[in-house]
Amino acid sequence: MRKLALVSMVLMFATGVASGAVTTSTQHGPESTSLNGQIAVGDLISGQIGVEQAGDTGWHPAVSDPLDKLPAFTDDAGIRATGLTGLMNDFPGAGNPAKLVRYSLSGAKDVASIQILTGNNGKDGRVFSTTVVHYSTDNAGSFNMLGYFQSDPSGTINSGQWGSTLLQIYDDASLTLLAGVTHVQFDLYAVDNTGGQNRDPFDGLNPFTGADDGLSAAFVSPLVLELDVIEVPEPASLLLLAAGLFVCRRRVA
Ligand SMILES: [Ca+2]
Ligand SMILES: [Ca+2]
Ligand SMILES: [Ca+2]
Repeated sequence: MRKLALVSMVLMFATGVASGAVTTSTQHGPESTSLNGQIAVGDLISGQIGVEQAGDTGWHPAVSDPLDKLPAFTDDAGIRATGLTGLMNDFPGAGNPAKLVRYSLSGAKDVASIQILTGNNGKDGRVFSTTVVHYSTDNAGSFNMLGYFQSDPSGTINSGQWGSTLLQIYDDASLTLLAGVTHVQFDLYAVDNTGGQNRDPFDGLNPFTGADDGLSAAFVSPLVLELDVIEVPEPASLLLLAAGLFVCRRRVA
């Protein structure tokens, strides 16, 4: 029965019957490179140079190599030898994103998941991420907010145990997170106050969560190593996957 349940679940995803809630999961790795194997290669924004939006505060002054800037967000690779990859500017001001970057999906695409990889060799608060994701289904005519996503709860301290963080955003009951998406925008915020402690970017009430985390606004920004927008697999691939699972389950049965 279990294998049948598994196959029917995959088929249900394929036909889009289920509808659930936007969900996230966070993984940490001990080194800045530990989660490189999970970077999506050839995803919907691979190789694209994002378009910075009004309010963008540029880059940390330490970043000089152009390949550590916008190209690094979508190069399907992790931290570069410079150790300064994707390092956004500090002090964006309470409540303001450090960077706002928009990508076109070249048509209307069904998105399965979004991934945000952050990390650094210094293994401090810059490993965390806080992002508001917006999307458009009408060729950037209007944008909707998918959500506000903190990689970790406010108050979480990285005292050197983590070098990287992968935040995955998906729907817990469907393979389709968002249907018919033409553009995705990431508003990327500061995460820390130099103490290695994850904080929200607000003084007082956080308008996205409706809560006050009791901590002054973060002003230290993360190194954003990769942004992935992953397409829903074609139904044919899902049927193959279902068939593969069925065979696997038969073998172990
Ligand atoms: Ca990628
Ligand atoms: Ca706060
Ligand atoms: Ca990258």
